[in-house]
Amino acid sequence: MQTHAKGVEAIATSARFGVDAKTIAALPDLKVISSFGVGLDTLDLEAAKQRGIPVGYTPDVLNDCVADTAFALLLDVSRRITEADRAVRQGAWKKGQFTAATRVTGKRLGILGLGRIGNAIAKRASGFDMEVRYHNRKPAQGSPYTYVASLKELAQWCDYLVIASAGGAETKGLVSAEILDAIGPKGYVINISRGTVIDEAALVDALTHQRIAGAGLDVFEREPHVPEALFALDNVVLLPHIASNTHETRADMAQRVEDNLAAFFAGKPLVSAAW
Ligand code: 8YV
Repeated sequence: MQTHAKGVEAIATSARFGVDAKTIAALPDLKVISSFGVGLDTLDLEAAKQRGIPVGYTPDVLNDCVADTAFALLLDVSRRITEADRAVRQGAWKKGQFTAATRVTGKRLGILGLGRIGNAIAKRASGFDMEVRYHNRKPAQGSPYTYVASLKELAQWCDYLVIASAGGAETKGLVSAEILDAIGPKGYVINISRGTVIDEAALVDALTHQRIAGAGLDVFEREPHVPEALFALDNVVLLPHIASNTHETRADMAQRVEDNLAAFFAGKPLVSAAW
């Protein structure tokens, strides 16, 4: 990098790779960063801010696909869809009955992180006649959903805890062993935000010993590493961080990365700025 550092004015990156303080410091001519993704946990915003470097990202355009994935996971793990698919492929249909699944309609949905994506998830829940409550650091202004000040209380109340909060230091390990136990043996966890929000070791333990009913996971603590203990469990659905990965949404995200850069070089404010 040292050889080419001078003259680099812009970085296009992604939420997966981010940009750290060391990289920013190594690029003396850097003027703008444009990231593909809504997550900011891998971007050192403070280091960028200190140099006055604007950081673009791609919120909003992925809300629907990420919310769809949350519901796909919720339906899948409850109705045992991929488990049944595996069984059919293995010839089990001819051999006998399948274990009954869990009804989704009319259940209680707890959302951790009622932001743009959380609201899109809540909207989908109304189609399933679900009651929605949420936990944020503060109540969301004007929200029609009931705010629960304690995450533990929300976990005790809900049938599904869907994690839609931001990642990073502030939410690390928020869904602890205690919260998982509050969800209890009939409750499910769905995570489409960041693996770091859950204590992954505690989650593996809770799933292994059926202290929660199941989980639908698109994200993990150390991607692409997925704890091997989960591979043998039928009460968990595992996805490789694909919530935003549709042709349409990825095209919109790529366009926003370009638009943010174009706006900057035209001397205008970024279309969506992280700070
Ligand atoms: C992408 C994401 O998979 O937007 C995010 O923060 O995690 C996902 O949409 C990621 O940006 C690709 O690097």
